[in-house]
Amino acid sequence: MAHDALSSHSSADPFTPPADSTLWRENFLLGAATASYQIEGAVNEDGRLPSIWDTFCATPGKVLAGDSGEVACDHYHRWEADVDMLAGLGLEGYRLSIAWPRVMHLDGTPNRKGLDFYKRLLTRLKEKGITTFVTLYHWDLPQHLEDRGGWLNRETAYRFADYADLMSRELAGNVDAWATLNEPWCSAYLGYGNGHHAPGLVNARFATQAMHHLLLAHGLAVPVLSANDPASQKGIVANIGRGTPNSDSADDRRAAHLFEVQHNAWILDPLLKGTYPQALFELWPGTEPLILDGDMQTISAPLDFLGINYYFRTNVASDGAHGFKDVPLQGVERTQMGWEVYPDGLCDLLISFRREYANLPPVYITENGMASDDKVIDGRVDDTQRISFLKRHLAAVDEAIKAGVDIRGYFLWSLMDNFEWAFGYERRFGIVHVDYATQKRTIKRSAELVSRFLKERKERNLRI
Ligand code: IFM
Repeated sequence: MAHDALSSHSSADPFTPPADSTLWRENFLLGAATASYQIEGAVNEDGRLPSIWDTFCATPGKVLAGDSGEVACDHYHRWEADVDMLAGLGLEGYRLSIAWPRVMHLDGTPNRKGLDFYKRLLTRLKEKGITTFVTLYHWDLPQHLEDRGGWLNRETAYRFADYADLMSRELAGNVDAWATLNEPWCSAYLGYGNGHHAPGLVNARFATQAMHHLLLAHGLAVPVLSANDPASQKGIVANIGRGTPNSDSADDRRAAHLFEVQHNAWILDPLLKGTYPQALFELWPGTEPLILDGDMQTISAPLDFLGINYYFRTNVASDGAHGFKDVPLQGVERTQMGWEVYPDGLCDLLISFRREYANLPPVYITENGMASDDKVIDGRVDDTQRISFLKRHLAAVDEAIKAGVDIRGYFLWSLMDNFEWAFGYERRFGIVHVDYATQKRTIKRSAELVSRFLKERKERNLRI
């Protein structure tokens, strides 16, 4: 089914799912997500160490307008009000990340002040009855580890397991689900392959080796999390990309296949099959990472859940050599990021993963959302495109569930506007608007409608 603007706008309500949608089920978790460096600020407080993103932001030309996470949404100081806002909206889940440089000193001993921040935050979330998904690594690697090679150094994977050990011993009981990594594709490829993200290195061989160490870090952490916090769920979050061929030619179809190998199978095959896809090394010849005995078993240990982040599709053609090139489609709907709005991609990929991976664990959509140039006018933000975007993507999730994919929840990206990495503060992904000069939060229309749906769902399910 096409989840395009026309077909999904037959109903007058701009957001509420139709009565037969599986999203009315009370056990389908609906929440919002954020990440430490994007919202916390307070980068020099309570002994927090520098991260690779502090360094990257301080490097001229790396981040739009020279922005940084130094203040961000000042969530480190405003967390109580932010939790009240989240709970007030009736959101049932909150996905946050921990800043590794905040919770461990240089010598690996715990930084109590940083740990206390997360303890207070998670305790309050629990008191409010909010399900907590905690990501251990959402890209803010301590700079001192990068100085020793970062994810190119196998040692970083062992340091990550130590960090996972500390966090799960300290926070056990207050975390419903642990995700080891957020989007290893971005850490490996954007960080070490094309240099768009910290630490800004540009080398395909680095990207594959960094990916291997990231996945190894994940694999080493999972049993540690299980031992320290057996009641919680353990998983990982992958961003996935839909690649469609520009024409029906065999070359373009192969290009689209390679695009999806590079975006999806590069991560999902090692996790779920215990091997890297060989086609990756046809795309990037000679980039096979150094793999030690036992690594692939460590990486492919069973998961309780797989987090999926989805945003857009890419139309691709053969580049005439081994690979693919983007061929942007004209006349399609796009967001402030320039990303094409393509809900079918989410449904198609979820169904294809179910087919491809016999052991696909239960899935949470851990991020989905869009950026728009939202303005507060007379105290209101009418983010019409986002409302329609969310409705159509939730319809795609419903369709995948009906096709048999075990999807347990959906987190909007993001709870509030925040630091959008190399794009700084210009791109606004929140369902809550943030005025960075005053730190005033304004609930956008999208948040009001999500909230209204959640309240209606709760009442309806109570009546049943
Ligand atoms: O803001 C990011 C987030 O940190 C990771 N996933 C994609 C989002 C939008 O680009």
